[in-house]
Amino acid sequence: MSLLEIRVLGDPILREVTEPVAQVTDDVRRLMDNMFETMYAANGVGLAAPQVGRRERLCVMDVGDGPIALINPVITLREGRARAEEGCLSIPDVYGEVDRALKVSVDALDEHGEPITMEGTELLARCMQHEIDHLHGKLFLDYLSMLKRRSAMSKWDRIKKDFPGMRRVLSAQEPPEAGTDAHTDVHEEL
Ligand code: K1U
Ligand code: ZN
Repeated sequence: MSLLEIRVLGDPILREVTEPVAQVTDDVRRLMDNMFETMYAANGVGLAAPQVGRRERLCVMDVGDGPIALINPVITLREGRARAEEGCLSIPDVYGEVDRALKVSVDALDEHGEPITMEGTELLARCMQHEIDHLHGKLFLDYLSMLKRRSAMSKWDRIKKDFPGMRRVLSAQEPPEAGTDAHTDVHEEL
């Protein structure tokens, strides 16, 4: 398996709509294995193909209950609302509160190409919505108010120089986030 570079905000691929996967081949499974390795190394709970420079409609996640791979996922049901802080492996160190459905049901193919239906609540539901958004070129920043989005962007403008070529290169194990001081929520800058 290999660690992949993560594309960061500014790379146009993060704004493209992905292409449905026509057939779940060994190449697709290899890509997902590499995405899992990359997601774990980055201490993330999800990762979508465009974040590693790929146009296939697929994503991986693990919110603590084991790995989940979703190919061609479609949200078929949304229930309730919840507001919580989000970050993104493609926008390191920028956070903001996002309203999302509390519960979702998703139809997809699994890594064997078999149809599955997956329900998620709370963090899993949030992660599924965040990842499926990536597959449609949407980022959590798009949900912020103009003021909070501007604040997030001004923070990013200071950070982005650390990612030449709009790529985030991981080492085998990134240091885990330290305490709450490790990041600045966009609210604190208002
Ligand atoms: O797609 C990504 O950028 C990964 C992102 C997905 C995400 C899931 C849920 C809420 C926000 C963002 C992350 O993995 S963010 C980092 C993270 O590890 C995390 C987020 C929320 C709770 C616990 C961990
Ligand atoms: Zn993200």
